[in-house]
Amino acid sequence: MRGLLVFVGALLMINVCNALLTSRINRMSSSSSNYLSKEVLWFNQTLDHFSPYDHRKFQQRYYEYLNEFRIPDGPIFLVIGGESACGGISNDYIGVLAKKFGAAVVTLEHRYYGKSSPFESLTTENLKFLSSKQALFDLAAFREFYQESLNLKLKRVNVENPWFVFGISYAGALSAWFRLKFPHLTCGSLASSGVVHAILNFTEYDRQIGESAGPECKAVLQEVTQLVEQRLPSDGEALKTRFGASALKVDGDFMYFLADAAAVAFQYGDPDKLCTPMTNAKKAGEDLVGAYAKYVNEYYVGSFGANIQTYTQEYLKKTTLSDSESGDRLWWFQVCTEVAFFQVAPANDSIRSSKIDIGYHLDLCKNVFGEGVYPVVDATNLYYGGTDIAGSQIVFTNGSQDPWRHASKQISSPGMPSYIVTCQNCGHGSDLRGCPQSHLVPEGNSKNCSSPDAVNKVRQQMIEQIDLWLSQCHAAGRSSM
Ligand SMILES: *[C@@H]1O[C@H](CO)[C@@H](O)[C@H](O)[C@H]1NC(C)=O
Ligand SMILES: *[C@@H]1O[C@H](CO)[C@@H](O)[C@H](O)[C@H]1NC(C)=O
Ligand SMILES: *[C@@H]1O[C@H](CO)[C@@H](O)[C@H](O)[C@H]1NC(C)=O
Ligand SMILES: *[C@@H]1O[C@H](CO)[C@@H](O)[C@H](O)[C@H]1NC(C)=O
Ligand SMILES: CC(=O)N[C@H]1CO[C@H](CO)[C@@H](O)[C@@H]1O
Repeated sequence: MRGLLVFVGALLMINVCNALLTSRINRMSSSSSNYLSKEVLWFNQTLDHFSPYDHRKFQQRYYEYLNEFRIPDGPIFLVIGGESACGGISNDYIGVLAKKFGAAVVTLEHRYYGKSSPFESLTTENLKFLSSKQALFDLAAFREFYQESLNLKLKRVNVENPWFVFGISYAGALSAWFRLKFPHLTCGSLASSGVVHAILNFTEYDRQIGESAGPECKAVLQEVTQLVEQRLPSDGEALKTRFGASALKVDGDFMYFLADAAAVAFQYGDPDKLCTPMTNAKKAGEDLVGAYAKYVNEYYVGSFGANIQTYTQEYLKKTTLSDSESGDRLWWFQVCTEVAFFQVAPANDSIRSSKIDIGYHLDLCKNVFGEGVYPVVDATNLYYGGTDIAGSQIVFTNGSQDPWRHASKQISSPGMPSYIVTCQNCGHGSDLRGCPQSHLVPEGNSKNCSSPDAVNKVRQQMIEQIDLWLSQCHAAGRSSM
């Protein structure tokens, strides 16, 4: 996602339920050890939770994993689906936590994404029920339904298991907001890299990339941007062809693509893939644009799986429903209406081109969705509280190198501890995903993090909080009504 996912994109990992704010990824996750369950189940969901007159329903996809469940009173972990299709329950660190706590794990696909679209055609008019507010209500309704169906299966009535919600990135924000808005429905929440603060002018994103890169790599990346900007007017076609990006006719889209390509290296815990070849090329006096094109082609497009087409507005305008291709349009709609997170160039010391500004983003919103579509970030922050969220029993975690952490809650407050996972390749969701964060590492193994101890220490703190809050919930009689 050009953004939150670096991109506004949304489909970072198709079939992994969570784009991690970076759509634009084609890759399908294949190995079955990457999933705890892929068996599809369906729930009849209410289309509009806020209308007393509209009683339409749609089918929402979900998954359950009961192998570790301590029958009958183990906890239920609700892993929230984010801005992409959800092909199953990812086998990240949640799998380890399920075993530790004897928990059942359930995952609900986010409305509109994947197979959970209420409409065949994704026109702007049909997207009007796509919002975080509706999504939270979906989770609440689903939570009630699932508890009841579990009770039915176990032949009992009026029993409540202790629930705990989890999410990464946008789904991390939903996880915190779910506890905020429905505190009676969950004992607590983990918001991993949870972007709870909507920001129109998200300059800190680029600034963090500079910080994560370090002075030497940052200077090289800035030089690449300058060289590209100089050559674009006279030599644009040839330049774009070198990056395999001749489809990007609009220069702003091309510059955005180049900026995202660098950002993902830090966001997803693979900084050396970018900085090592770039600083080497600089030392050897080689052509930096050529070195960057090689990185973009081999890493960003090749192994990371970015889809260049997703940077064109024609692509984002497509209203035909497609499991794997609609995610970018859907996430951009959420960006253009609720949360923005426009990853614009800061006024000084920017890595990305200064052409990537607020105007660029607002034009995109207007061109893709029509006149009047505008992100109401102040209203979003008023509704949820932003970093002043008045929640309780929420753990916030962030990765030290992740540019998204500036949209999260980085300072602890009573009932809401915030932990930072600090290491050279700790990025978006590294507490649950290990390192790097982009291709799924089974069980979120932290072995390849530059400091596994740093990750393990935060995990230990997380476990202590979950344990405490689940037992308090239990003691309060919730699970034995
Ligand atoms: C969901 O709705 C459909 C169509 O109305 C119905 O056939 C089906 O039985 C419902 N499923 C559940 C689980 O209620
Ligand atoms: C965006 O933020 C930057 C840095 O905080 C500031 O210099 C700039 O004026 C802001 N732009 C707008 C349009 O608010
Ligand atoms: C850029 O601007 C920020 C905020 O105004 C300032 O703190 C910083 O020193 C400036 N950096 C450079 C390199 O000029
Ligand atoms: C760690 O990196 C090595 C070398 O790249 C790789 O073979 C191994 O599978 C990785 N381990 C994990 C847990 O990701
Ligand atoms: C919990 C924690 O360590 N938070 C830190 C995250 O990063 C910001 C900015 O660097 C610090 O101010 C916080 O203390």
